[in-house]
Amino acid sequence: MDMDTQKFFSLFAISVSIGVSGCNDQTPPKDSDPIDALIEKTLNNMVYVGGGSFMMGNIGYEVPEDDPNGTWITMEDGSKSYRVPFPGCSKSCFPIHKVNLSGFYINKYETTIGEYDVYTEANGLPMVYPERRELKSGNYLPDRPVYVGVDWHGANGYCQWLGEVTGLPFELPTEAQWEYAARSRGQAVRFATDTGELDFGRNSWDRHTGSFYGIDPVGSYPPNPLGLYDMTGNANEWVRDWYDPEIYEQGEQTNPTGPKDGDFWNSCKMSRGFGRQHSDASEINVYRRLPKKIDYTSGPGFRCSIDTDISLGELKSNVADKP
Ligand SMILES: [Ca+2]
Repeated sequence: MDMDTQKFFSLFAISVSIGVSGCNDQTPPKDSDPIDALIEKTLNNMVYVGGGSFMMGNIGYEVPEDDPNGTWITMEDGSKSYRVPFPGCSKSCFPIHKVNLSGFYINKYETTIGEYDVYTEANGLPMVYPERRELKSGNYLPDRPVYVGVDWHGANGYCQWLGEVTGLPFELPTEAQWEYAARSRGQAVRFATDTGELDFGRNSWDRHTGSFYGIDPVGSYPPNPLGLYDMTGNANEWVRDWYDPEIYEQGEQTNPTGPKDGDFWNSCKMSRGFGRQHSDASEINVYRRLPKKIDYTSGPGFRCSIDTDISLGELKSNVADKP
């Protein structure tokens, strides 16, 4: 964190702590407002992702030119590379195409149940699955990612609300932003882990002892090199884009936001990543695209992003100027 960032968050922390009772006050200290606490926590968790160009899609790995499974790929700098795709996504992850992105911020964690509860409480919305809170599995504790019970509208609504209470343009990440961030600015890795490989029990859930459908507290395993947690595993995640399996056919894109509507593909939105039920590494990779009906409530969680290339100093001034 640079000095500018530290100053920003220090000032923000001070601003939300004003109003706590003094030493001589007999009343117990008032808890900080849950919305202010959520804002402070969220801003602290936003990771800046510098803009750039990358080859979106299943870029695979380089092999010798005599490998019969290889294909010549044009890389983002125009050079040629002879490569074999990673297993697990053979259709919608092609063709590989160049994408140019501006910088943005993305939350280092999946949105948790505890955070989502602040949103539903503040907006008079029903708490998600209250009847499951006491289950012994722990899958519905406040530090778990919110996923069951939240459709795309709920995920998008949370990010839009964060935008309203902060004055910052929070949104769901686009599909291209999500993949670029998961691949630590477009690296040709197979998984969004610390090493790019899946090491069950160390940098991901233990498929031998873990619950088949179990879910971990967010941030339980090492982050990817960019500092983002659970971009491989835990919950798969809603992104902003509508689904179109042929969208990659459009070739080079700049800040793509996907199809303009979802009419043709039966109102499906895209989700990315994969959940723990996919415990076979041969079926999964960071390129995988998983469309779901927009009102589907049995799978994807989400995290929010901010489309901006402006400095944290300007972000601070935006927060300070909010009504
Ligand atoms: Ca995830």
